[in-house]
Amino acid sequence: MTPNTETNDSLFARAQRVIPGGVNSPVRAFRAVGGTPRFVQRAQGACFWDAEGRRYIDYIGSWGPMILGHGHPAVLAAVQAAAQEGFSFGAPTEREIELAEAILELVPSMDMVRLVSSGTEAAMSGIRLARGATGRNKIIKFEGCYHGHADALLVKAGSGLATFGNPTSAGVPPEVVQHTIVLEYNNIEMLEQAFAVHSRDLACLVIEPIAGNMNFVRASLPFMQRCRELCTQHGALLVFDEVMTGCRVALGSAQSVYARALPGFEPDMTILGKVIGGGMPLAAFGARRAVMQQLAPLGPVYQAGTLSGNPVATACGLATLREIRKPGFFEALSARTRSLVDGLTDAAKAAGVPFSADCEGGMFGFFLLPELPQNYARVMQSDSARFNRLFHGMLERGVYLAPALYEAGFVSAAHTDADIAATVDAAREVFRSL
Ligand code: HOZ
Repeated sequence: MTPNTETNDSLFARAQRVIPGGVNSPVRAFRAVGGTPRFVQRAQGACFWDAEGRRYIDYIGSWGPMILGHGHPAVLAAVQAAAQEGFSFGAPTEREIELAEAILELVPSMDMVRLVSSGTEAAMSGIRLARGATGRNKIIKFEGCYHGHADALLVKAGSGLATFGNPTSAGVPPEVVQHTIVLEYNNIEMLEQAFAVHSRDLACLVIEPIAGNMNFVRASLPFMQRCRELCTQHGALLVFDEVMTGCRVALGSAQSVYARALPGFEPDMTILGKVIGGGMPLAAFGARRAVMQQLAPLGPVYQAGTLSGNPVATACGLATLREIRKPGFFEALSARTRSLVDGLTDAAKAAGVPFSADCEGGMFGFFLLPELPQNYARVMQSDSARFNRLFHGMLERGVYLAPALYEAGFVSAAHTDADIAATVDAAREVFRSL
């Protein structure tokens, strides 16, 4: 390890001189919670160490990809071997086929998949394909769901169903979001009205089935069933954004969780990222063959990328998928995550702090609210000042939670019982002081 004379504060000051806000992705700047971001020097297993040598139990795991923990030996070996053979070719490799085959086996609602480099790229390209394949323009999305930062997806709800959403970012002209309709998550009545109004203009409905960008909010079964029925009835594609949930909440992703309760259920298109790349820049979108054949070079919908299917990233993704397919992997991961959530719930209860929490597979969320919220407006009623005290109290005790109350948490296979117990002990102390 390189000796470091810098502190988190000095690195943050230096970073802010050359990188906007000192970070390359806004939530890392700790703006929501205040204080100085921790600059990571190295990570191993369930932990990382900051520039000052302090160790943290890591519950963001690079925001999801690190399902095996950091530095898993089989993944490291695969990445090292691939790097020896070459970093990038801009020409096809056998490993891309192997990864596509592995993904399709795990998520059989897709017949074909295209590999790209980020979740944003996958969602943007998937929506273009949905529009191209249906010959329609309008898309439905839900408030609180995030599908990357493509212009047409940076939208907040407009004033009514017949009106259009407003851009949530400067630099997005209103015309660019004129075809994006934003509805309330889990609101069946609003959904039915939107389909009645826009019907044959709708190319797709895009949804995070478990919304990890409002911490952890599940689409209810009746709501999901209605999404499926209405898409089928009106000829729109049901697009599952499983960048966060893909191979993370279950081996078969969130769609397999819904299919358990709704037999035969499947989306028309799936967007994947994070776990399938094991921590390398890799994402994918896929659908049934007839839809995917609309994509260039077979069809008229254009999409391309110099680093798409990158040989080192595909090696990392393949090695990761190989590990998570081992018998018992998800049972153990789910049990570990459940024990964390139960421990945190007990700790909050003992301290009399309003608290609700949920988890699936290796993904969890909690709210300083007495019951689990069903939509974004309710999530935003969480006590943010209290959350910030909780976040910093845990950080001081060596537990790194997501630095914003609307972000999900992630447990890896490397988290031990001792890590969970230490986290719950820290939470007991912090909850008492909230
Ligand atoms: N998109 C992530 C939040 N949901 C943040 C990614 C990052 O900062 O690494």
